[in-house]
Amino acid sequence: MSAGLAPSAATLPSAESETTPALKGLYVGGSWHLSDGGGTRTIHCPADLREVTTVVESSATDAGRAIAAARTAFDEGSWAALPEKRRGEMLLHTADLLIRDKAIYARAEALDTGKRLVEAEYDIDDIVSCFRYYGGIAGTDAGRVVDTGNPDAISRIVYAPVGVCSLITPWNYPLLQVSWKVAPALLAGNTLVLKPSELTPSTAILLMDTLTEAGVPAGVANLVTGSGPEVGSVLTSDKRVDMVSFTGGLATGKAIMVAGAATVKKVALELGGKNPNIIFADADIEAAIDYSLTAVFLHSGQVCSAGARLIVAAELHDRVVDEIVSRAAQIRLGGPFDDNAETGPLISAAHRDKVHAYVMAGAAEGAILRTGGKIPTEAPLAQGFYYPPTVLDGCTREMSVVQQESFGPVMTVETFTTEAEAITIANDTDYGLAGAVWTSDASRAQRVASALRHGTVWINDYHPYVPQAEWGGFGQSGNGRELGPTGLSEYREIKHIWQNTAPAPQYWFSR
Ligand code: TXE
Repeated sequence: MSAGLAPSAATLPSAESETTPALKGLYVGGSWHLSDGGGTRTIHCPADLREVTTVVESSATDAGRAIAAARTAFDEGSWAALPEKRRGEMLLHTADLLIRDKAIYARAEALDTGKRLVEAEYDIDDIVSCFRYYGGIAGTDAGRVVDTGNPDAISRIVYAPVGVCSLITPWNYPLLQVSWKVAPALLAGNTLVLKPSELTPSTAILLMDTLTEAGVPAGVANLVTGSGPEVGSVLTSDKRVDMVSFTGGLATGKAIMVAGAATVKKVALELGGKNPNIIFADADIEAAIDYSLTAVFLHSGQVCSAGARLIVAAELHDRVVDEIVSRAAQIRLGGPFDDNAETGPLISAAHRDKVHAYVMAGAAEGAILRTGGKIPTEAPLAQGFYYPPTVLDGCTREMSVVQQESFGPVMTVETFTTEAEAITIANDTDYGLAGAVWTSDASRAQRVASALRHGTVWINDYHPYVPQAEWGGFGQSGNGRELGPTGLSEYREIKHIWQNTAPAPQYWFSR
């Protein structure tokens, strides 16, 4: 890329420009830098609070410099001018490198999040699939030719990259969320500044070196670590940024929309959900019970599509809920490298306290605590941020614990008697990300799936997704879609080019 992107003491005063600092986190213009403010942050594993690493804590000034590098790389033009196929090859190369380095990535992800190593390994496989999907569709859609009905006019719809993209991601699936944004953003020819969660930056740091090794030029992909209020707010308000793609909490998403409004940025948001899991009386009960546990307790509920609202036919209530309660109570908690563990800790003490407060609020509102609901006080779980699988029975739609996302291992139970009532309950949410319906009646399955106001609906299943299929939510779960062809469209401007091949005077106005 342009020589102007090479960092220098003039453009990056406190940078160690020619060498890679051992301390990473700020990747600007193709090299690692220390923060302008000299900040650092130590990352701890939430399973046992062991020290994982220390990274650069970027400042608002650093964020501005990363935006400048992305802006220069975009405006210089050669990245967007590459054939899309060439950018796709770099994504495919990235996928190969991720496979090569899978053990390193998985371990880093497991330590930052506290999740089981095996789950981190599954995540890396999914990340590879995402890069392969977008690498694979490169060059398959060049727009379209419009039939104008005029043989002297050529009318084409073509795509252009949006420009400089700020990509802001959360801590639950750190690199997976990154891949859903970085792969399509790069394929479309954008440049970017990535800001991972300040709690889980390690794999995003690794990714910068991987992208560089895969051939992504300096300045195209930049990284800033650091907090939302300090760094994120610059990334969402700076005039030089054209688009913000954010995954995270509802309140932050609303603030980002406001921040982007002043310069009319394109804003794509995935803000979580409060997702219904409906079991009809004619369902395969054993399968429904089993999947209901995974739906809500996978990764200790820190999943935006977690099936946190069990909505079960009244006649099945006792059988289904008794078994769920009994099995939930036996789920084994433990750290990333504990072979007996079935799920891990929550991400932080603050998050665990928030989850517990939701549970207490539910109980105060009349929900019946059937299992869980107590922060572990004995070693070894007391050393981490663990919270037990929790079931709140006898819930109603009005309760805060039913309406608000706890993002923890908390299932609420509601009952219904008719299909219409099940649909009404499931749609009674400000969110609309995902949901499931369990039934052996194929026409009911389709009817209910069509009626649900949620972005993904599973029938007799929970949680699977593929990168070919769009992901995103109705209502306050956000706007825009990730994955699939639409996930690429989000990073494209659509342009109409009209050419008159035989220009001649029109004499619309008299001579
Ligand atoms: O998320 P935040 P938090 C939900 C879940 C959770 C709640 C809060 O309900 O309990 O959000 O979690 C960056 N400008 N989800 O507080 O703050 C921040 O640094 C720009 C759902 O951890 O939204 C991080 O990189 N950026 C979810 C990212 O936003 C800002 C996944 C997410 O953090 C910012 C995680 C600002 N002003 C939580 N403030 C999902 N949809 O999957 C923070 N950030």
